[in-house]
Formats: sequence, structure tokens, C-alpha cells
Amino acid sequence: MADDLELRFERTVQAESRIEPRDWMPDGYRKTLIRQIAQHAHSEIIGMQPEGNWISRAPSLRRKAILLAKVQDEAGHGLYLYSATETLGADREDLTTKLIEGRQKYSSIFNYPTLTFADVGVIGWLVDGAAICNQVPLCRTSYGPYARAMIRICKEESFHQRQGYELLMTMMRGTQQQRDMVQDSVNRWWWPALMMFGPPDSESTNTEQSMAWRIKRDTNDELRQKFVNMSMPQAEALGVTFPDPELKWNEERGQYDFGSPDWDEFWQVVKGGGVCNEQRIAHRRKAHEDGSWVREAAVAHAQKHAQKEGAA
Ligand code: BYC
Repeated sequence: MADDLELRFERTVQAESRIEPRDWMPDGYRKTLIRQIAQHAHSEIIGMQPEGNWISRAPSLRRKAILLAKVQDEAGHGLYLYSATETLGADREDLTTKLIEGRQKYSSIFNYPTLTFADVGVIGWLVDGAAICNQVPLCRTSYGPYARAMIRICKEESFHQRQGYELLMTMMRGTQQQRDMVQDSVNRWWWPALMMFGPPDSESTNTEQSMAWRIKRDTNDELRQKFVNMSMPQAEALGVTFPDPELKWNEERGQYDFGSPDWDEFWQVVKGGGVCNEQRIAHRRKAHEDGSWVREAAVAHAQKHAQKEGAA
């Protein structure tokens, strides 16, 4: 019986069909999905903070409206993803507790500070750009609810990337001071953006199994290379450079060669030692505590209705 279930699972995955919540799945598959989707959801929610930092200081009403809408989209992405974990039997309250107690990860990228308004544009261009590169293949991930959430998320991320690029184009047509701000921001975000794809394949503990289960469709290094190839022409069109002396076209490979990110810095940030880790978690914890009255009111409301229905 167990063999039959496992065989059916393997066949479904190999046939590029989707595993659905009601289907049998190996424990490791369920655990891996909850880990990855929860981290993804946490990243969307924590990711609201760096850009949220600029909403009250956006330079025009138009920029403020755009930024507000983008940050709201990230909240929506977090909610779809938490819902996807619930289809696997996870409890959202438990995931939030794990995040604010530092027991579950979120993307390293959100532990860097947003120092100028150019960072809003560069996050849209490079951070959302890296996210798209990583997430478009996840629309074909083997778990149905995750794949379907990704389709909508990717559509919204494309807008996010374009708004960032459009903001940077506007700044590059402005004063020398604005152009310098953009270049400075690109210099600070380039390497952290490359780190978003995760450690090199040789150090990636989860890739092999996640690829076999078709949760991941490409390895970390494959996606990083794709992102570099995609970003170079965009940087040239914009008139900025990336802070990597090893970055150059390799005719033979038909790809760009590029340098290695500082992996010590990456692990330090992942383990909680980045510039903003403490601040991000403290802010999230406070928001969760401040919202406790909403949760209590919702429970009280549900109980009142249940009692009324019971009485009727
Ligand atoms: N940061 O075996 P590996 C967004 C961890 S938000 C922190 O390669 P895996 C946006 C990894 O978890 C987009 N930790 O892992 C929002 C693992 O530790 P555990 C976020 C990282 O899972 C707002 C260990 O390192 N996107 O777009 O096979 C505004 C070994 O790594 C990172 C997603 O979450 C990292 N960068 O591959 C703007 C996409 N990298 O768990 C934009 C979905 C690795 O074993 N996630 N680690 O303790 C994925 O595609 C994969 O989980 C990753 C990592 C490619 C990120």
C-alpha cells in the first residue's frame, strides 16, 4: 500500500502533473515545502520594511502612490503563501512565532538598509528582478497551491520591476547628483542581490532533493547566471555599472563571467548578524503584538456568531 502511494507520487511528479493537498506525499516533501514556502512568505512580509521606510518621504504623490501599492502587493504575496503552507497542515500563528523568535529564515536581502530613494528603484529593478528570475520557474513547481500562487505573484513582480527601472531611468535623466545616487545604490545592492539565489550549488544542502521532487526547477547557480545575463544589458541601457571587475562577456560560454559574492558575509546575514536583522525582527514582533486586539476581536466575533447559530 505504502509502495503504491509512493509510486503514484513519483509518477505524478515525473509526469509534470501537480501534487494537490489531498494527495499522499512523503513527509520530507511536505517538510521541505513548508520550510521553503514559509521562508518565502516571511520574506515577502519582512520585505515590506526596507521600502516601507520611504513611503512617508517619497518625493511626489505619484511616487508615494506607486510605492504604497507595491508594498501592499508584498503583503498580499505573503498572505497567499501562508495560505499555501496551511494546505500542507502548517499553522500560520506557529510560523509567525517561529519567524519572530528567529527559528525560521527569511531572505538575506532584506537585512540591508535603504539609505536613499534610489534604493527604492534599485530594489524594484534588481531585487524584484532576482525574485522574478527565481520565481518564474516556481510556477512549474510540483506542488499545486504553490505553483498557482506563483503565477499571480510573478505578474505583480513584473510590474514591481518595471516601476523600479522606470524610477531609475527618470533619475538617470536628472542631475549628476541623482545619477551618483543611483550608481551608489547599485554598488550597494548588486552583491546582496546575487546572494538571494542562495549558496553555491556545492554548498546547497537542499537543492539535489528539491530538484528531484521538482520543487525547485533550476539550481541556485543556474539562476544566478541567468540573472547576471539578464541584468547586464539593462545596466548598459540605464548607464550604470556593476561593482565587479571580473564581470565580462565570455564568447565561448555565451554567458557573462562574474566574480564570487562574499559568502562569509552571506552566512553572517543568514545567521542573524546583518546590519538590519535585529531591527527587522523587532519591528515585525511589535506589529504582531500591536495587532493582537484584531485577532482577539475576530475570535470573539466568530464565537458570538457560533453561539447565535447554536441557539437558533
Ligand atoms: N537568504 O540548500 P539551499 C521578494 C538558506 S521575496 C536566507 O540552497 P534552498 C520581495 C536556505 O533556506 C522573495 N537564507 O536552500 C519581497 C537553507 O537553510 P535551511 C524571496 C537563505 O531552499 C519584498 C540554506 O540557506 N524568494 O521577492 O534549496 C520586496 C541552504 O540553502 C538564502 C523566495 O523565497 C537567502 N538568500 O534554496 C521585494 C523564493 N538562500 O532552510 C521583493 C523561494 C539560501 O535548510 N525560495 N538560504 O535552514 C527558493 O527558491 C529557495 O528556498 C532558495 C534557497 C533558492 C532561496
